[in-house]
Amino acid sequence: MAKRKSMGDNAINRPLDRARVDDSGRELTTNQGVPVADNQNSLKAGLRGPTLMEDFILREKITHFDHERIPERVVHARGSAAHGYFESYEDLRAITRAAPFGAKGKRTPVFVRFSTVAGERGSADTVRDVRGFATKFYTDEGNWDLVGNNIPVFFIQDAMKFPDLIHAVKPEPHNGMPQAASAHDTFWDFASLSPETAHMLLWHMSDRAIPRSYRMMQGFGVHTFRLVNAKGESVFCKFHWMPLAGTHSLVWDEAARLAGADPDYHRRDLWEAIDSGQFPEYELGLQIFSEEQAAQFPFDILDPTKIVPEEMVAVRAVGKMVLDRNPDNFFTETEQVAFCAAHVVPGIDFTNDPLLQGRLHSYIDTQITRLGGANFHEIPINTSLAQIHNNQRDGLHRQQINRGRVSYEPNSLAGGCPFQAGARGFVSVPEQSQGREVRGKPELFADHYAQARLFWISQSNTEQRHIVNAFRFELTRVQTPAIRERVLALLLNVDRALATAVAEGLGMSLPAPLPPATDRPPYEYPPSAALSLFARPGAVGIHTRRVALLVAPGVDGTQVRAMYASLLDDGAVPRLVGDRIGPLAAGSGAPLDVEISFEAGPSVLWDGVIVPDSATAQTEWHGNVVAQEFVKLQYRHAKPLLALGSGGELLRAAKIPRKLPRGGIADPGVIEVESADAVEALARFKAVLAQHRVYARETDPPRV
Ligand code: HDD
Repeated sequence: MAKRKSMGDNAINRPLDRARVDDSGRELTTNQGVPVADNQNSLKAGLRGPTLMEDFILREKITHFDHERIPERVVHARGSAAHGYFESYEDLRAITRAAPFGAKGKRTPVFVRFSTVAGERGSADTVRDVRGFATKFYTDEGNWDLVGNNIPVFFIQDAMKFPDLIHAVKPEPHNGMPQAASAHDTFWDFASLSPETAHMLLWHMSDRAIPRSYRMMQGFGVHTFRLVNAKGESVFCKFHWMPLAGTHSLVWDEAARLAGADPDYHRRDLWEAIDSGQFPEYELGLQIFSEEQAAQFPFDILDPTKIVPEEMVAVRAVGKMVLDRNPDNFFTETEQVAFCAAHVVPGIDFTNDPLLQGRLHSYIDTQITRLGGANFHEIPINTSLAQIHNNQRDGLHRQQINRGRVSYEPNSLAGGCPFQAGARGFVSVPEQSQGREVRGKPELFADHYAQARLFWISQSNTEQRHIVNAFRFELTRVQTPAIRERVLALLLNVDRALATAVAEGLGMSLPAPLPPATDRPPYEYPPSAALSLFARPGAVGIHTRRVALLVAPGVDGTQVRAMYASLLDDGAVPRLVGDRIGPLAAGSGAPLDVEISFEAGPSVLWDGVIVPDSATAQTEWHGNVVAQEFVKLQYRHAKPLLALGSGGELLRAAKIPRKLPRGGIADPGVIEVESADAVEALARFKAVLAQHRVYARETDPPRV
């Protein structure tokens, strides 16, 4: 792949330069800057004598090493991040005074961290889980953190339940299992006893929870926020990130295998895409609505288990985010970045969503433990581009050297500085708020099933099948029959066909439905096309798609080179895969260089496969079960296969079906042609690759 390396000229890179270290041409020193003469041997009393206490160089080195680790995030521990910028499409000052939207074309630097939720720091990327999508905007008026997920709703309605939710999904406390998985008793016990989870459970069991790439998933702010203009007028807003590469997912069998083949699958994908100049891009969409509109909705906008269907309020694209620079150092940037749902800037405000209100406390609180004190905002990746002036002082690891004798306000000795910004500063929306102190929820929060059903009926057949299979898998792992039964009872309130299909998969009969939490009949939403993953195919063709060309001695080298070059031209990532890496005698042209072995680059790492023509295909492929396994998995995971000339022998050896299971139609993703038709066939292959998968091929169990 062509290397177009960008340094991403973002404003945040300049302040970070102060912290960047370049060791080239430099002597090794201690942390005190003392040059180190010998970094191999400790100081001893005689060559065979004891090591001396005096060896400050040894002690400093070991001490620092001993303290290298910090606590991992209590949730979202596993993550990957990138720098970039947000560019506003328009001047939105009529709606919000938030700095990033102040002018058409205005750019604001960002740092984005994607994550899984449940797994520990070293867990695999492709597990079934919600993905975090946290964006730090370094605006002219301070940092704004949009700390979202790739799913627009949440499991629970009140922050009070968050520790319970997380305790239930994390590895069980007695044996520390399972890692990074919701498929265990405690999660489903909690979920089925908290029917407010119903909507999110449907999303969580859908392919949204196994994205193909961080570049190919949506992001959502989840809660209803407020946008406020300079006159103090406010509207409600839901934030959406929409990937230009479209929304695409893995299939479950593939995701599970990937966890072994490459636990860093999403991290690597993000890194390599940026490193090769294929910058991930997302549009920012706003759903804007008034208090009057909100009052008419059949749900409460303060309830984070509800979406605002796009049919009710359209999503308006207002800008684009481009991620164009990888971090220099994983720890100092990706690990030390501290997001906080309470970090907003003038022009953005909160609502009384009780989940959001709890979050406003939690994030700063957690950073104090994780990053060792109250000065974590001074860590370079967390510092705002806007200057900081206040009377907060001291604390562990303080960096700022505040001058003068004044650290209080009001003061006269420093001329009253720093002074209050007044209307220029952050002003909360003066929302009327009066009520009796009470622990409880509004009535509409009790409609737990209407939107779960909306999601279900908006899915394609393929997506519904995958959801049923996900429930079957997760509940098969659950050991306590009563919990499985309670989940079925919950699903019955969502959709009878769904509950029946899941029950069948578990060999269970249907229980009585869970009693609903309200007497009000659930609202009946019409299906929403926007809720299907297939609604967003994306517009980037086969950019970054990984294609394996399987090669063995005698392969048609000229053909291989032509295919390889054509894929590269379209921005794909072709690689030569064979039994062993290194030079390979081709049937025509110069020897080829096999780049990856079957062992190191197994089938799940590729979005499509090409088997070129080869003089030795007959003997080579019929005897090679590893290559057969490779194409079988490509087939099973609904990926395109292209065989040229005698390359078709491999498809025959692997017994790859040519027709779709239903309707006797030819599978558009299994392409076998004579070499003379290679150019036309490659074009067809690329078209299928751009559409991601041939799901119509799927059967349960798979045919191959
Ligand atoms: Fe949270 C991290 C997103 C509810 C408490 N959360 C965290 C991160 C993301 C989210 C993306 C990782 C940020 C990073 O990359 O560093 N969290 C969400 C969303 C929620 C949500 C979209 C619901 C709409 N979270 C939530 C609640 C609470 C927390 C209700 C607590 C009351 N979340 C935390 C935390 C974390 C965190 C404990 C762990 C590490 C961190 O904050 O920095 O404070």
